[in-house]
Amino acid sequence: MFKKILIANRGEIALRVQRACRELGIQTVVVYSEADREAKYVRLADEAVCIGPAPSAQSYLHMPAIISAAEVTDAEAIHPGYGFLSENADFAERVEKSGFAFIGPRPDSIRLMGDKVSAKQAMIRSGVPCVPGSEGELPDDPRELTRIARAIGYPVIIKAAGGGGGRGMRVVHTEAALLNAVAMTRNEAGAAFGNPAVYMEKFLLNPRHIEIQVLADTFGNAIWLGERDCSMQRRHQKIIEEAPAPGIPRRLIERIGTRCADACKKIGYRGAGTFEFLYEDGEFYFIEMNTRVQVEHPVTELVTGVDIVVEQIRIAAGEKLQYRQRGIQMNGHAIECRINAEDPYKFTPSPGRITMWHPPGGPGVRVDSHIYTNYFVPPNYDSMIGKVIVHGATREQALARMRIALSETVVDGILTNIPLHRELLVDSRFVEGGTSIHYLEEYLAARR
Ligand code: MV4
Repeated sequence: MFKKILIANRGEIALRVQRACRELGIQTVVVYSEADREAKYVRLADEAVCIGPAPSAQSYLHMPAIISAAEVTDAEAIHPGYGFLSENADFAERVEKSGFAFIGPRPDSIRLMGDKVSAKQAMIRSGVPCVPGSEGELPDDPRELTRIARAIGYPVIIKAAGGGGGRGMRVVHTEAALLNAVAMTRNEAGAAFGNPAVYMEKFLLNPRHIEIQVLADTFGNAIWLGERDCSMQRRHQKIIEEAPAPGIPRRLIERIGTRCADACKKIGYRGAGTFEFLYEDGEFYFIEMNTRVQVEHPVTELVTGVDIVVEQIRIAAGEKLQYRQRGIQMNGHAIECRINAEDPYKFTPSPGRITMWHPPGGPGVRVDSHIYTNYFVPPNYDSMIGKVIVHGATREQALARMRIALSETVVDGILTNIPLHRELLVDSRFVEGGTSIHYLEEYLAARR
């Protein structure tokens, strides 16, 4: 096992990774920007290295500074967390070329999945069902484009190969709009991602966002850890996630989960990963794979009992998976509410000093947060300041525990989205379960 790991991230995930390291007896090095000097995880770490000023481009995204910090502290491995450099194949490669272990997939797997066209082709070859669409990248010939769209049937969606997570997409409802939409998406993709390649899919009107968590070791073993329903989102920012997904037949999920684990074996995947699917009318359609630990990993941890971050570290250290598929069971129900420093109605960021913090507690309540009373939420980064995650024997019990937990939670001095969560937790459609990816935006439009 590693003796020392460098954590190349900030906020709650920097603390989460540190806790996993402690449990494994590993020393921790954190890197921090000038805006994070006062952060709790900086104080708690064995060593801390300032890597630059507040803007991420000069700190958390600055590869030479991070690799130098690992060199001067004699760290053996680098955990990238989520966001920042976590899905940057060039970073993973530089980490490995500099002699450190990258706690994540091999650089070529990150690259394969980072290009959404090659990811989809790999999934088709591996037997994972995908949204019907173009075979690979779209050609330039207008007649060919028209033919492809007709074969798929309108509405279609044009997506950038270099996009993902909702960036670089355009829905097309009619043939009249097709060629212009392809040209526009290509141009934007070229400018935004340095890759003008685009592909086409059937546009699903009212799907749910269901994802499958996987873990794979370097000995050819791969398992799936159930699903998460992440449909409750606004502008591609998830706000509530849960496991299991309400109302989806187990046999369907088991079939898709097995396909995901098999795909990991086929592509030689290493570490933790997430297969994202759209689910509509009883069918799953793969859209993207995330090659990092995700914000919402705790809901899976609560229902399976597997510590995903500990497993990531063990796998990177060359250990075999501690679990077999037969040993993975989903117990009860877990729900996560992301707490954001933002106006709960206008969604404008609300950084500043937290004058009072009372976290919730009690049976089945977990809080993953780096904040404390008197902590200053910097304006430079993502607005998420923590997560409240609850577990219950049933979805009803988990919902009740979340309502109680949020009623106890106090964050003073800044605005948070807790009032929005409290509304949603008593909303009849959400309580019923199974709302689509459009539900939150429709709910907010109706509320205004
Ligand atoms: C789609 C889709 C409908 N049909 N693809 C948005 C994020 C990116 N991961 C893929 N996205 C979508 N792809 C087809 N063929 C609808 C979305 C989508 C969405 C997906 C997941 C979660 C939230 C979403 C919100 C709007 C659109």
